[in-house]
This record gives sequence, structure tokens and C-alpha cells, in this order.
Amino acid sequence: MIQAAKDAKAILDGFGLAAKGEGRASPVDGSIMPGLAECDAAGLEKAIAASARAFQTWRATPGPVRGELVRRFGEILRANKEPLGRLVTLESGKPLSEGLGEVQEMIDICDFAVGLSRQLYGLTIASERPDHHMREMWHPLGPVGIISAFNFPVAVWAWNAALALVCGDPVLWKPSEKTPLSAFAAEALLQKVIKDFEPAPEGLSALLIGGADIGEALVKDARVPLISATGSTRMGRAVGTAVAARFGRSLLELGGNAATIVTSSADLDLALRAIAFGAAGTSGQRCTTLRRLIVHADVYDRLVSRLKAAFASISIGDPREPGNLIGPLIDKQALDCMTRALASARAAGGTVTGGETVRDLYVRPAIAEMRAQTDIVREETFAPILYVMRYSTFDEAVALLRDVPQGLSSSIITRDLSEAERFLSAKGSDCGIANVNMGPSGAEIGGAFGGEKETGGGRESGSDAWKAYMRRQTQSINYGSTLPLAQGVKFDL
Ligand code: UN1
Repeated sequence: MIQAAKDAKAILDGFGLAAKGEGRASPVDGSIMPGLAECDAAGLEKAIAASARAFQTWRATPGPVRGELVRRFGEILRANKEPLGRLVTLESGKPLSEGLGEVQEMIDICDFAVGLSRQLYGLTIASERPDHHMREMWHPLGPVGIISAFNFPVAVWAWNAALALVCGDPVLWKPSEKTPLSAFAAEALLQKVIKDFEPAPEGLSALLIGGADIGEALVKDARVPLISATGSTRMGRAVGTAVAARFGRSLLELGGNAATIVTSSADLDLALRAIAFGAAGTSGQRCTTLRRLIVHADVYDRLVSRLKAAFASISIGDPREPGNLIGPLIDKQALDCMTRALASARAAGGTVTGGETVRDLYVRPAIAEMRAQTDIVREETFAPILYVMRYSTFDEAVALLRDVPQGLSSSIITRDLSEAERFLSAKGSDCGIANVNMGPSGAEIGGAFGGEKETGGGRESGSDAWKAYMRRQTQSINYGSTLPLAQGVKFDL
């Protein structure tokens, strides 16, 4: 296999992009990736000012015309799916099929947003006053700041950018410091489309490569009415507080700690496949990764022994090789977190199977059988560790599922309709995402994506998530010649 850094360099060359100096080590083989120039305070000021200027034009551009820009972006992504997906793989370490899947997710959200550009509907409301109309109008909001994480280095930005752009908002993107190259390439594709599209103003989109200081300055800037941030709960708490202090709006997608309940009637073959992808896929580095498996005592031994065998034989290695289902962790820090979490699980009385380092950043997924949902289980560790717990009553399983600070995703595997519906009811899963007969990860773009509690409450992507990117105006129109007041109030001069 060609060195990852050389591979990445060739892809950037193909995009006509010049790197600068040396960057980070690729998780794939440790080779030093190309570097990029960083944005400083002056660069950020310029970008925000340009974004605010671009908003003046873009908000007045008809929605379907804005949609045409996003349609063209989807087209250029289709044409560049292979190199961009590969770059994602080289930089994040996820298997190529997932790197390509990530670009597909970008294309999907573009298609969705194009349709949406003609459907930014408001309501009409019956007025209590004669000769009056009431309606809701959705207006563009302003520049949107997007902070994205390493694990989906381009797709989550695209969810935000595609919606923001059709909603009439410019975008300012601070990508993860761990995956700047994928961001650089994706932004370059969007810039190319913007350049060739006459109605798109300069400054409509900007990439802010840099560290936490750039993110902090962006978050505090009152010219940016919405900050959409994906990452850890710790980061989200800081962002949410800073944005609230200036009465800005934030859209947070933070820690997940997803759980799956496997009931006694479950199809165990299906369960095995769903659990393996959910827990070990993407090396456990999705927000939606399955981390807590809650298994009925009747099927526990059968399922867990099969899971151990599956995890022991799963192919781990260079994510560019089609046969490998698991690539490396993102960096040494992630590996250390995994090691520490496994030590805590053992200290709490857990029995750990797997979890050893195969080489460098490549680890075997671990199964930690726990007697209770201890502190380490309730914490999210961004690594392939599946904590397994046994239950005997359905209520006990749901109580375990809910008893964590996070609330992003969840699933149940059962053949029992009543159990499935109880899981989906108000007394069931308390997460933003609840699935039946599948794992908790790998959502489609059509639904609203996000979760409750420490996950942050934001909703991105499909359904009516677009409303977060616009401001709602209630309009009342009097087309008569009298001035009746609401609630029967009299004020006759
Ligand atoms: C994330 O991990 O932040 O549902 C996003 C999924 C993907 C997106 C994950 N479509 O797993």
C-alpha cells in the first residue's frame, strides 16, 4: 500500500490544492500528512465581516435560486465522491466504504436541501379579527458558524451547510483540528461552485482552519446568530454557555452513549450483525456508536458468546483494503482513553474480552461484561468498547437504557410487537433516535438527527431541522378599514 500521506498529497494535487508544510500523522500508517495554513484573529475577522456582507445579498436571493447552488454542489460531490471519500479515510481512518458513505451522505443532504428550497413553508392562521389574515413567514437568519468533529469530518458540515445555504444563510466552518484536509477539499469544491454561480456573493462560505481560540472567537461573535457544534459534551457546555450569554442560538449534537436492548424473542442472527456494526464499526467513533448492550437473561449466554467470537475474528487493518471492517483509532489520545476506560471497567468488577492493540492505533473491539451500570458505563468513551449488562424485566431494561446523562440514540431487537411499541412510547426510550430491529447508528439524512439531555437537544439534517436556520415571523394583516383589537379590547378615541 502506498503511504497514506503520499496518497493524500496526490488527492490534493488532483483537486488542484496546495498544502503548506507538515500536518498531523495519518492514523492509517503514521505518515505525516500535508499541512495547511491556519487562520488567525485577523483572518477570522475578515471572514465574519465578509459573511455578514454576503448575507445582505443572499437573504434577498430567491430560495429556489439558492437551491440551484446546492444542486450544483451535489453534482460536484457526485463527480468527486471517490477522491473525497478516500481522503476522509486517509485522515480519519474509517474504512473506505464508510469514507465513500460519508460523501454519499453529503450528496443526499444536498438533494434534500434542493427540494427544501421550494418548501420553506410557513402556516396560515385563522384570525379572530374580521378582515384579518395571519401567517408565519420564515426569513433567513444570518451567518451560521459550524464546528465539526473528526469522526464525520465532512458530512456533518454538509448537513448544516446545505440547509443553511438554501435557508439564505452564509456559512463559517471551523473543522476539527484532526481532519483539516478533508475540510479543505470539501470547501474547495463548494468554492468552485460558488465562483461559477453568478447570484452567489463573495464570502458566502469560509473555512477557518485553526485551534480552539478560533472556535472560541467565532462562538462569541454576535454577528453569527447560530452556532451549530458537534463534539464532546465538555465542548458543547462551553459553546452553549457562551452563545447563550449573547442570546445567540446554538444547535448542539454532543455525546451519545447509545444503548440496544435485546429481548428474549430477538432474532439473534440479526442482533449479532446489528450489534457488530453498531459497536465496532468506525472503530466505535460515531456519536451513535452502540456502547451499552442490555440483554435478556434468557439469551445472554448464547448471544454474548457469539459476539465474542465475532469480535475476535473481525478483520482489522488498513482501512483502504476492502476486506477490513475496522481501521485505526484517530490518535494516541483516543487509544489512551480506551485503555483507561477498560482499566476502570475491570476495577468496577467488569470482565473484559478483547480490546488489545493489534498494532499502532489498531485495536480489537472490546466486550466488557458488567454487573451494573457503573460510572464508567455512564460516561462516553469514544472507542470500540461494548459494555454488556443482563436484565430480566422489560422495565428494568428501559430503566438502564435511560439512566445515563446522554440521550442521542437507542434501539431494541425484538419480535414482540408490544415490547417494540412500549420501547417507542413516552415511557420507553428517552433518546432523539429510537430504532427497532437494527442498531442505533447509521441514520439516514431524511430524519431529524440529534438527542436529548447532555446530547444537547439540537436537531440537524432532515425533517423540519431547517427551521433552526431561519427566523420565524408572525405576520398579521388587516385588509379592512376598521381596527378591531384582539381579545375584544376597546380603545376608541
Ligand atoms: C456523528 O457521529 O456525529 O447516524 C454523526 C450515523 C451517521 C452520522 C453520525 N449517519 O451514525
